[in-house]
Amino acid sequence: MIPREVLERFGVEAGSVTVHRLGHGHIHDTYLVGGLAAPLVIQRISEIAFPEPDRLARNLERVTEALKESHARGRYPLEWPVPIPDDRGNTLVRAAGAAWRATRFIEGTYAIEQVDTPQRARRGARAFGQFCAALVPLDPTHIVELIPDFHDLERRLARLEQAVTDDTEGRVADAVAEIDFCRQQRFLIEPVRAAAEQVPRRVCHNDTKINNLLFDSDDHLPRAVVDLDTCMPGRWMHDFGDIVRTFCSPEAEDSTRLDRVRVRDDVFAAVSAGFVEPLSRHLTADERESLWLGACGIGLVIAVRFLTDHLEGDPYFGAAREGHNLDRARNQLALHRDLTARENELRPHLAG
Ligand code: GN1
Ligand code: MG
Repeated sequence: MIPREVLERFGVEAGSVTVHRLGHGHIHDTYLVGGLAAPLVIQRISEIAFPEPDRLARNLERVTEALKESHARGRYPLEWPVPIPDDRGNTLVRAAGAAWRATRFIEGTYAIEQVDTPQRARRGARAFGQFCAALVPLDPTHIVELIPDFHDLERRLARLEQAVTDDTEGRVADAVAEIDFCRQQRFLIEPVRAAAEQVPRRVCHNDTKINNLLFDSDDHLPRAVVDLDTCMPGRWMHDFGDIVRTFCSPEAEDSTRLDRVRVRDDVFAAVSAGFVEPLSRHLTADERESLWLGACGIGLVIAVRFLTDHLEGDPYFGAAREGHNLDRARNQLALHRDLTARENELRPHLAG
């Protein structure tokens, strides 16, 4: 759980609070600290994913400052996780052999793992679009690209090849079909890269999955975009892609019911309209055109990352069961197959 000295650094007396695990993120250890006047979220930062937590903390200060400014100008209607400094004024705390941070818990909200209705999808995608729009004034050169080439398909496929060559866990034999399928998708590298080169670099969220959005417990409208660690210079096509990936399937990303994994048309139409709406003032023609390839690219990138992690022994995403990352990879490949096979039906929804 959270060591006493960490709690104390954030001014919390260990004996007087409740601590529970929070959320379903794959990367950090996240806890809700209750029994306080204002509950806190305290996280142990994964230094596998973020080897430079100090630079991460500085990025987050800049991003949340930009959100605050947009909010003050009436250009961002949502809330955000406000960083809480420790007793020395730092938003990153080194204690008990790890890196920690605290944010204010956004009360009266909940997260979901799958989208239930097109209406919810449209509102959720709009919230991510509003988030992207709110960061337009932030100069991308002021934010460090902490995970370089985060969504780069070629680099992710190269890492997969390395994992296949090394086969440290002896897991390649059971994943041959998936590895071959990923190799066959190499033809997507060039068009996705070409589309990305045509569009502006912007500060993006880069992890717009449905459970990184909080909804209000009373009116069920989006209240906050959270999990801002991956806010880095990037492309809006990828943010749209991750929305498609995580909103459109009726199944969770680790579901093994592959026959049910598919892109729901009405949800795809809803997220297309919702994401573009708050961005329409900013979107260039090339950017609008790039959204489809963003969706095709990101699902494959995430599938390749899950598959690689499986072959490497699950060091990055972790695994709650045997073969968990292989299940995730299979699921995401099934979704990618469905999306790309149905371009003629789905893509027109992006024409507006
Ligand atoms: C991770 O932290 P979480 O669960 O929101 C990952 C994303 C992946 C996602 C897959 C820093 O996001 O890139 O898309 O899992 N975050 C990082 O579900 O690698
Ligand atoms: Mg998350």
